[in-house]
Amino acid sequence: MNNLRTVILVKINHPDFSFHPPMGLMYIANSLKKNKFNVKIYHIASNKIENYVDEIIQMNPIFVGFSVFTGEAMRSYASMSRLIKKKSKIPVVWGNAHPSLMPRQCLGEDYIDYIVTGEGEITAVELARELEHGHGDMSHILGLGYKDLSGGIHVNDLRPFITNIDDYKPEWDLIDVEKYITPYFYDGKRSLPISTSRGCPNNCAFCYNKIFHDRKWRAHSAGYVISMVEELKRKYSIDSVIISDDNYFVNKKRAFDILEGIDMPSSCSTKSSYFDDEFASNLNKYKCRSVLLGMESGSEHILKSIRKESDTKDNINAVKLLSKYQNINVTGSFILGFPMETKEEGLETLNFMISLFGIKKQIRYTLGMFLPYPGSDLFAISVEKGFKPPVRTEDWEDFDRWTSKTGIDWGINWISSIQISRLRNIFMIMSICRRRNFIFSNFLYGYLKAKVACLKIDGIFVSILILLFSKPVKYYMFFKNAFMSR
Ligand code: B12
Ligand code: SF4
Repeated sequence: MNNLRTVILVKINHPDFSFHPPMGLMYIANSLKKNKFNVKIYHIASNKIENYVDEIIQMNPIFVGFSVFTGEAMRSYASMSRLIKKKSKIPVVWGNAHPSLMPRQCLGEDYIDYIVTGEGEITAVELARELEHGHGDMSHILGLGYKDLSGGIHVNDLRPFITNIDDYKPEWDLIDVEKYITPYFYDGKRSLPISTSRGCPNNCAFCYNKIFHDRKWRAHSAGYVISMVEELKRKYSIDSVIISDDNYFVNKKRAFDILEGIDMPSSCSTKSSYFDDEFASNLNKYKCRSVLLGMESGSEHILKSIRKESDTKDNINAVKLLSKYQNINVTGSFILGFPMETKEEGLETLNFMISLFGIKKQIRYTLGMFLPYPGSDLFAISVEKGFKPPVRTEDWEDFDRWTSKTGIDWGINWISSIQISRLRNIFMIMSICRRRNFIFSNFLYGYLKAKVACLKIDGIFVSILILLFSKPVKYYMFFKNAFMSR
C-alpha cells in the first residue's frame, strides 16, 4: 500500500442474490485507481453487515460509497450507513439508481452525506479529490448532491455521459471472482456476467432507463469486449458469459461481432421486434444459449399504453423462430398489475403465457408484479391512482417484486401481490415439468388453465408443489438452479 488514502465501495445483497459482480463499483474503482486512489470493494450479505463496520472505519477511508438500487437490502444499506456515521466522521456516499432517482429524499436522511446521480466514474474522483485536498466547495461537482453547513440540500446539475466508455475497465482483480462463477448452460460450467453497453434507446413507461440514461445507449467497442473476455478466460478459465446489458442488440453488427469473437456460449436479453430468420439463425450460429425476451403483457392495449415497441405478434414470431433451435433456452418476462390494467387484460397476459407453451414446449417465464419505480412515467400515474411512496428511504426495501411485500395500492383490485407470486411459482414449476417431460405437466397444464380462468390460485396447492419441487427455504436457489441448468 502506498501512502494514499483509500476509498471504500460497498454493495449489499440479500444472501441469495450475491452471485452477480458489483459491476458499477468495479468501474468506479478503475477510475479512482487511475487517479491514484487506493480502492477496496466489499460485497456483503445483508445479514453480515456488522462484521465489516469496524474494519472499514479502521481504514479511515476518504469516503464509503454504497451502490443502491430501489428495493432489496435498503434497510441494510441504511443500517450500515448509520453505524458508520455513529462511530466515525467518515463521509457516506450513496450512488446508483435509487439515489439518482430520489436524491432529495436520500439527502434528507441523517446517515447519507452525499449522493451521486448517473454514471459515477468521474464524479467519484472529483469528490474524493475535494474531500482529500479541497476546501469543501461541492457546488462545482456535476452529478453530486450534498448538504451545506446549515443542512440545506443541494443537487448539482447532471453530469454529461462519458464520451467513450472504453476508457474504463471493470476491476475484476478487486473482487473474489471465483465467488461469482456459476454453471449457466449445459455446455458452460464457468460463467461470468459481463456488461457491454449502458442504457437503452426505448421509452417503456415503467422503466428507469428514460430518466437515468436519457434514452442514450452507449457501448463498449466489440474489440474491447472481446479482449476483456479473452482476459477473463485466461485468468479465471471461464467458458461462457452472461451478458447483463439492458439492450444488447441495439447495434446488431457489434453484438454479433462480439459473439463471434468470444466464441463461447452466452446468454442475453433482446427484443422480439428484432427477430427474423437471419437474426434467430445468427443467435444459434454464434452460440447464444439463452435469450430473455421482455414481452411484458399479452394485451395489445397494455403493450401500447406502456409504449412497448414489440407487440404480441412479434412475441409469437420470436418464440416460433427460436423454437427451431433446441439449443436456445427462451425466457419470456411478463408483468402483472399495471395501474391501468383491467382483469380481462391481466387474464389475456396469463392466457398468452399459457399459449406460448404450445409453441415452445420448454419456454420459461419470469412473472413479476408491476412496481412504480421512481422516475418512470407510470410512477406519476400510480400516485394519481392512490400509490403512496415510502417517506423514509429505508422503507423502499418493501418495494420488491419477488418477495411481494408491497401491496398493490395503485387502483388494481382484481389481483394481489400474493396471487402474482403464486402464479409465478406455478409457471416456474410448469416449465420445469415440461422441460423434463413429466407426465404431471399435462395435469398441471390443465390446472393452470382452469385456475387462470377464475384467478383462484390455491395457496396450499402451490405450497405443496414447491415442497415437492424445491427446498422451500432456499427458494431462490431453486429458481436459479432450475433456470440455469438444463
Ligand atoms: C445485473 C442486475 C441485477 C443482478 C445483480 C445486482 C448486483 N448485485 O449488482 C440481480 C439479478 C441480483 C439484480 C437484482 C435486482 N435488481 Co437489478 N439489475 C441488474 C442490471 C441488469 C445490471 C447492473 C449492472 O451491472 N450495470 C452496469 C453498471 C456499469 O452500471 P450501474 O450499476 O448503473 O453503475 C453505474 C452508476 O449507477 C454509478 N454507481 C453505481 N453504484 C455507485 C456507487 C457509488 C458510490 C457511486 C459514486 C456511483 C455508483 O456508477 C456506475 C458506473 O457508471 C441492471 C440494469 C442495468 N443495466 O444497469 C438492473 C437494475 C439495476 N436492477 C433493478 C432492480 C429493481 C433490481 C431488484 C431490486 C429487483 C427486485 N427484487 O425487485 C433486485 C435487487 C437487487 C439488489 N438490491 O441487490 C433496477 C433498478 C431500478 C431502480 N430504480 O433502482 C435495474 C436498473 C433494472 C431496471 N431496468 O429496472 N439485478
Ligand atoms: S426495452 Fe427494456 S431496458 Fe429498454 S426502456 Fe424498455 S424495459 Fe427499459
